[in-house]
Amino acid sequence: MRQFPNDFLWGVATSAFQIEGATHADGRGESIWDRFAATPGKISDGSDGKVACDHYHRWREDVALMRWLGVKSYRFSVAWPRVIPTGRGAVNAAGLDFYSRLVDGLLEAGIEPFVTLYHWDMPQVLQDLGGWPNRDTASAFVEYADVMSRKLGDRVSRWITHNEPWCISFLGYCNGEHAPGHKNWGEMLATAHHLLLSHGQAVPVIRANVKNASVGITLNLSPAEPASPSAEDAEACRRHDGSFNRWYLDPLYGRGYPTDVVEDYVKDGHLASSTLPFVRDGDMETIAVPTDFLGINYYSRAIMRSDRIPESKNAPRTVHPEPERTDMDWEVYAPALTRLLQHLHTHYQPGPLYITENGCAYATGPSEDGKVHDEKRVAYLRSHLEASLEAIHQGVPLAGYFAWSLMDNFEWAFGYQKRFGMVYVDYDSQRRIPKDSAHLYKALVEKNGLDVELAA
Ligand code: GBH
Repeated sequence: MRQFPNDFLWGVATSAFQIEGATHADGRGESIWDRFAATPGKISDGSDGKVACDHYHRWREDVALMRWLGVKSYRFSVAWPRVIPTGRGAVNAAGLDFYSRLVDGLLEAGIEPFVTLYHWDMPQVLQDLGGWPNRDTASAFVEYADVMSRKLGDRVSRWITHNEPWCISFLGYCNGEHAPGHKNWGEMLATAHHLLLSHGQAVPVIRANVKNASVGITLNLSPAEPASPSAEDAEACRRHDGSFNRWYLDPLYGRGYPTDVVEDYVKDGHLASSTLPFVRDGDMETIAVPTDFLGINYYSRAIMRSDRIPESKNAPRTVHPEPERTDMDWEVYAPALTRLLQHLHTHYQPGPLYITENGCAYATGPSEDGKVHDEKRVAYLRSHLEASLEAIHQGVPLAGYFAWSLMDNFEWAFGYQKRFGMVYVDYDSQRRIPKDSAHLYKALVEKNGLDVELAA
């Protein structure tokens, strides 16, 4: 039986900055990603988000594409600077109305909106006041969550507070690859805390404004597996899992920050002592607020090999040295998804799980027949849906799957060179062409199962 549960939520995902464009339209304020993209050297192809997929103007066409795909749900994010251009205070009605119209259009098409509040595009004004390392930003986020859930709460029941706190904290404030491009361990740890805190504070606010609210958070989880059976590689896995996964999961599920990682950070000089300076009384209880689901973004596993200890380099590799890799250089490895889902379910009991992103970058464009034959994405999609179904068979309450992404879009520091879409975007004409993977997805969704052939 290769069928999914009857109520399985098939969807596609995008985020505001990556698709909308129209960065100056209708009173939108500046975001940290506008500023970052305008800084020479930050985006590898020198591009920016000014036009992107022009979704702000073409959203009706994009909703029609989703209707054609047959998806039941659409996960999109709201651009905070469209709604509250200066981060706090005055609400921009024109920006708010855009999302209200989009929601109406989705509902008319029979597609359930799944809203992410924060997918990285913070109002620049808030960054000028210190950004996420400043605790006040958490309060500003809660006000914004209140505005959005009041406006859309009569029509939208599903809400995600934050997308990938690890990326926001680490890439934004520690290695500087993402906006605002800072490199500071202290800022990173404070950011992670204030993101989690603002999540905990926003959940009851959203619930109060929304009928039948279903509220959660999305984490990017990276299961660590050792390159060899050596003790050193096992230690590298512990550290990776600790800083990447447990630092977020443990506080959300009431366990506090993992003490082994706190000790690592003290030893490495990233923390002055094991008392975390940004944690106030009651914070950990706030963060551990019960939620309705956990969203997971899965792309690949991380194979850990200790680079410090020579013995480890000589230990025999237990993993394939030359796996299939996507254009991001990420290994294609679906079995780790099943293991991850199983582990989350048994270890944290988060309730229903949704895969809120899964996908791959391949540059495949139109061939002579005018079609886009992205057979590697077709294979990726199939193998990861197999892995998802396997988890369901093992008893994991996986309730939905959102392919990343509906269409090619602005891939952050890589600009438009990496294409994650099931729909091809010609950035000169803004023409959308469903790739073979989109045709496959349409068939899978219709069948609610995996026994589907792709017509040639
Ligand atoms: C997501 O982030 C974002 O939410 C989305 O906006 C973005 O477009 C999409 O993914 C594609 O990048 O250990 O081999 O998995 C992805 C975050 C964090 C995923 C780092 C890969 C490390 C490589 N990524 N992670 S691997």
